[in-house]
Amino acid sequence: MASGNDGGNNKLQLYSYWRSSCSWRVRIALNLKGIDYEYKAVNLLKGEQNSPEFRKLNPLGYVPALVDGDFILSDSFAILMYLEEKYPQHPLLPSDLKTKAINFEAANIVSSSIQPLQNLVVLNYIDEKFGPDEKLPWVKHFLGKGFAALEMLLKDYAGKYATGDEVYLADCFLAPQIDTGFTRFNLDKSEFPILARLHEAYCELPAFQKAMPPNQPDTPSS
Ligand SMILES: N[C@@H](CCC(=O)N[C@@H](CS)C(=O)NCC(=O)O)C(=O)O
Repeated sequence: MASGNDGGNNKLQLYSYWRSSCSWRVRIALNLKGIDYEYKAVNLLKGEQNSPEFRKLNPLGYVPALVDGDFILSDSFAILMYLEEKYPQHPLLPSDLKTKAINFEAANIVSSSIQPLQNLVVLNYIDEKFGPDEKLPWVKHFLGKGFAALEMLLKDYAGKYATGDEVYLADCFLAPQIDTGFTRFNLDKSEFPILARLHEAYCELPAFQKAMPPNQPDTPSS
């Protein structure tokens, strides 16, 4: 396993929350690349993401944040690109131009057009303005729209994984999003057969299993 440092003692630190799908993407990439890291828990339900200390790492008040020595980086996409350049083992990007572009497209559908609409801060706002019963229909509407788009996109590219028979960037974004959609927000798997198949394939992979919410240091015991 790579040490996640430059020979000094700056082991990478990942600020994460067990159930955060954005943190989960980074945990998958770190595991795929075999990078050891220190897990720094940020309890989103207690509002720790809004503490002045954490806002120094990410002024938006979102996890994940990665600390590499005196370098701080937030936003999972930027973090994955940084890891990709710094730790080339297990490449997250294929060399084929079009396959690489599709990886960016699928990852960005998740990170720009699905996850932001289910974010805690958004659901809390809906709860406050429109009541708790409005949260689930809201999430299901936007997840369904995004999942339908992913199904259409991936039908021409998916193999065992999103863009063929190797795991790449798109898979790091899709695995947490699909799992969240099916298990937390109860989307109907039968409507999304490709995503359902990918979900099963991801659950078989140790790097993905280790990154799953039940297996984190801050996972609640009950
Ligand atoms: N684009 C950012 C989004 C980060 C984000 O939305 N993180 C969520 C958890 S998945 C969060 O920290 N939410 C806290 C909140 O809503 O208060 C990324 O990909 O890292």
